[in-house]
Amino acid sequence: MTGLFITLEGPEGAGKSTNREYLAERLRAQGVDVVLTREPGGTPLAEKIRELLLAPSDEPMNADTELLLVFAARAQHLAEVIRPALARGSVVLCDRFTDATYAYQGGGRGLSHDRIAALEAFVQGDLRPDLTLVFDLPVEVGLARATARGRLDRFEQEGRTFFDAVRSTYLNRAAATPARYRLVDAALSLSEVQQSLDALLPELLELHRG
Ligand code: Z5A
Repeated sequence: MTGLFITLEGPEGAGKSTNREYLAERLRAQGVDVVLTREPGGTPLAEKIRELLLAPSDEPMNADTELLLVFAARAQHLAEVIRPALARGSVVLCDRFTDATYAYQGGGRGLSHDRIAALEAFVQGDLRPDLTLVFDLPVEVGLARATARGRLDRFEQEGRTFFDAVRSTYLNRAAATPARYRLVDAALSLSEVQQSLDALLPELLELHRG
């Protein structure tokens, strides 16, 4: 068995948190050791950085500060959780990773691709996800789901233009490197989304077996 790094991506309300549990259960049922984690966060220190990133604040956060905080959390997460789990041969299922940085700080905030790529190389070296599931849905559907849940975090308070840019960045990245991405139609009912995850399982198990 080889370590396998799978990331779940997509705009707000796409169902990543709901479905990462489902996917983890399905993989564990096949005897796979799964490490379920998320970004920003995944370690106590990185979760503190997450709180800084998500809490609405009277002091606007500078976009470069936001970018550096995201990568600071990632460096800790990689060192403490992701790299050790991959070295043990586990499947790491991570709710968001660097594609989210390209989508939110790049697409949403307008920071340059090159600046993000430089930090990606510095923090990750050659490490990239083996497979990325993009849960895609119309912006208004995702925002309606997030709003129905209650209090909005700092990102969820952004406007429509921001979320349109986030979604199109994900779709452009998936189209540019189709081998690494699988699109999941997240606007379908939960049971239909889970059927499409079931359909991906054989491929995931095959990749894990090397
Ligand atoms: N961020 C960043 O800017 N840069 C980075 O590099 C990284 C992150 C890594 C926190 O992420 C924020 O960090 C994020 C980007 C930024 N922006 N925000 N906000 P997060 O992943 O914790 O936050 P999130 O994307 O907002 O999560 P979310 O809104 O919880 O979305 P989700 O996990 O995809 O959805 P969910 O919680 O599973 O489902 C949402 C609701 O919809 C819930 O009530 C479900 O029961 C319901 N749901 C789910 N699926 C369905 C279907 N199929 N039908 C109907 N209802 C459904």
